[in-house]
Amino acid sequence: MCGIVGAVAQRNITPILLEGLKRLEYRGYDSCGVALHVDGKLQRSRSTSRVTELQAQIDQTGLAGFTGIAHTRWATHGVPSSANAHPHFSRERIALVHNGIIENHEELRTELSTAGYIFESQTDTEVIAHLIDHLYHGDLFEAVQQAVKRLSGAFAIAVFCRDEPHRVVGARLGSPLIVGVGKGENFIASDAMALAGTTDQIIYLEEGDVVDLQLQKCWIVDNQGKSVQREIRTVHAHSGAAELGPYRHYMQKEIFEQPRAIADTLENVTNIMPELFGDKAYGIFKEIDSVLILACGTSYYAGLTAKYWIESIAKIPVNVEIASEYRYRDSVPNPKSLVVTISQSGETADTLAALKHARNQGMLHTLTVCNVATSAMVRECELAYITHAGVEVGVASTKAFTTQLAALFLLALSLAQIKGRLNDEQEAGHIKAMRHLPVAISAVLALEPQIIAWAEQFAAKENALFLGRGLHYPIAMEGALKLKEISYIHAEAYPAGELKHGPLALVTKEMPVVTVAPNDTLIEKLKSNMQEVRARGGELYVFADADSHITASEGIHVIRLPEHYGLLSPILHTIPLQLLAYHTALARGTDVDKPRNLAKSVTVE
Ligand code: HGA
Repeated sequence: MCGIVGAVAQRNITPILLEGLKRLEYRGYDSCGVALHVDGKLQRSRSTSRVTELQAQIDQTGLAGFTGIAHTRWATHGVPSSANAHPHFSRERIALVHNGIIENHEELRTELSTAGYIFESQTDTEVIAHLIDHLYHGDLFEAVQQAVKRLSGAFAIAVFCRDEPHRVVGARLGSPLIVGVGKGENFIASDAMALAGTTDQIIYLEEGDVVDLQLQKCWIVDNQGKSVQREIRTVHAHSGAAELGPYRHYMQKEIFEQPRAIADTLENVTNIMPELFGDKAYGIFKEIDSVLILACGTSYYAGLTAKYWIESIAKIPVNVEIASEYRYRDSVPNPKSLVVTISQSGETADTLAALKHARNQGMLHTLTVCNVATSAMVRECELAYITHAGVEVGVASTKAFTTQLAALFLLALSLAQIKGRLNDEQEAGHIKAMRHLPVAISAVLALEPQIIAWAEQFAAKENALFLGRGLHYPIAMEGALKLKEISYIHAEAYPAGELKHGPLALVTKEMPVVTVAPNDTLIEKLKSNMQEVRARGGELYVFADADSHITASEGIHVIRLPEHYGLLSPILHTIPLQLLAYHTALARGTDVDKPRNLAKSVTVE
């Protein structure tokens, strides 16, 4: 999604801005731009192509300056076009970049048009530039503080003014923004990663903060206009980029990294103990009587899997809510509930808002499962489990999902232990199975050639059904989502027992039905559901555990996984579904790592 970088320095900052944009590229974007203060004027360069194209444009024009801002845009209001790309200007005096959505933009647009402002874009963002200009009387910091009071919605902004050449002002509400502190120079960005290699001295701005950046000064006021000191932390942010190595796409690389990612995520787990989630976990786990999981997309499916685990192992009731729904829904808060958020980036706007909503309702015990230790989510939750998937570049999540599952399984075991439902023998058995997971995943990855053969058949289809039961129903949902996201084939998942209540009407010879068939207690039921599909001429593609006694026959294609892997089986069954989606997309020639219309970290509502 959108990314911001800005700087005020005594050297040419163009390379820093472009490098920052490149580091944010992995989030996904449709256009990009840079604006600089050049000889008393604002100058900009924008592109609807990649950052390298923007760089080529800038190399040609020689755009350079000491003060400026840059942006990667993922359109929410207005098509991806040069005119809609940020930075936006107002009256050649104010330059501004913005992440988020301004909800009262129509009202402000009318008001500012009446005041004589001419709009050049369809974005909600442009109103902020004009509003700041309208309120500007020689002090940009003052004007921004006044302007943000008029905005509703979510924003992180960076602004500079033609008439104040050594100043960049930033503000945030609902979208992340950080300051990078340098020597005689200061930076601003939506993510510390953008400044890796420039400075590791980072201030995380808080909700409502407005910051005044000058060469020797970094001044912050809170939402009351009161001057505040925010801690400067040393942050070793990883680069957003990663080497592709022998792989064709990041998604393929990330699928094959899963044995390493899971091993790293579970590295410090020698026995089950609540402290794995933080120092205060013991007391909190003792106190809570239920769990509320908040997440979006793939992380939501990890949450659904966790519900099965926690309820069956720890016997604690679990609710799983889609964050974007929960945040606006009238729900019944339980202060004794543990609120668990799941997010790869830790910056997912809907999940952060849902967390805030839960807290406002008096649910104060919060835990996050997150892949980025420096993220807003980790900072805002009492407890955390950091997955060590490593940087995930492919928009369609793979290793982040399976490492989330590993962390959530540990949560289920830790809760079970606290509630006296895990004896030593069970604990030892689970730890052994977790330790063996990387080897078991490698065995499943070796099925790739068989999956490629199926993918060639899938590439010609426009619809697919995915079936699973119990613990593997969320895995079927994740498989359907993967296929949709990157191959653009319409795919839906159903709990297999639900087929006869509707979706069976869709089954014909043309409808491939992917079946997740672990050898668990529901296998016989699942076999009957498969027969219902066959009886209607549906073609079954079954991922079956070796010991499930499902054999190939007419209309039933089977790929065998290793023997049933007990409660951790969902992790193994995820792998072939990822490979199926990947190879189907490859056969259809889509942009696997950057599927259309999607972005990596979803930092807008
Ligand atoms: N609403 C703005 C910014 C969008 C954004 O933050 N995307 O991640 C626009 O559409 O330009």
